Amino acid sequence: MGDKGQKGSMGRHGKIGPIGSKGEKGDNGDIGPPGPNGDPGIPCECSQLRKAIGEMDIQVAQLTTELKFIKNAVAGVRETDNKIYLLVKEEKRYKEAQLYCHGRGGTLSMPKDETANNLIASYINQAGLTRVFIGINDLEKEGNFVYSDRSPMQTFNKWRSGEPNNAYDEEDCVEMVASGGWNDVACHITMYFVCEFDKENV
Ligand code: GN1
Ligand code: CA
Ligand code: CA
Repeated sequence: MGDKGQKGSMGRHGKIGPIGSKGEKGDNGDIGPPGPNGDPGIPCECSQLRKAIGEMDIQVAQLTTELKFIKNAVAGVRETDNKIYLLVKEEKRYKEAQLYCHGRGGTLSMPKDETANNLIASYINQAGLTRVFIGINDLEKEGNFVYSDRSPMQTFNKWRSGEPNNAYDEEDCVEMVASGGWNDVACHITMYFVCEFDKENV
């Protein structure tokens, strides 16, 4: 066996390694220089504006009142805080009158206190009328009066003395006369009538 040979020459470059992982995010840059000044504003005449707004508020309130008056004059209605009353100058029997009111989202008027009763009475008088149908009847059970929405009668009533008398055994509907008093009358007679509407539904 001969002597060990000489060290061989350096081998070739190895293969390129894999791509390294992403580095950390760098720091924020420096703050930029300030922008240019804006355009000058419109000078505020605040006290004058406030005065003008105050005057407009008053005008709006006045217009609202006037509009309400005109609306009621044109429509010919009367109102309380929560109801609107409409006198219908068309002669109808009780049931047709109730259908008319119902078809417009209301009922024949159901006066349940002095205020409502007085309002309807003054409405009739101003129209020069002597009687109108109101929404009270004892059609289902003689002597058992209910309102036109079929709810039972409350304690308030304005029966004229001697009424209801169910005269001729045929009086199941109710009229209001000019004094504001109530009288039971036959349902088949025809007369003008007053409808009422809840303001919530109008
Ligand atoms: C009326 O027709 P007469 O006078 O009997 C009224 C009745 C009242 C009565 C009171 C259609 O009857 O409802 O109870 O007066 N009938 C009509 O006196 O108005
Ligand atoms: Ca009756
Ligand atoms: Ca009667």
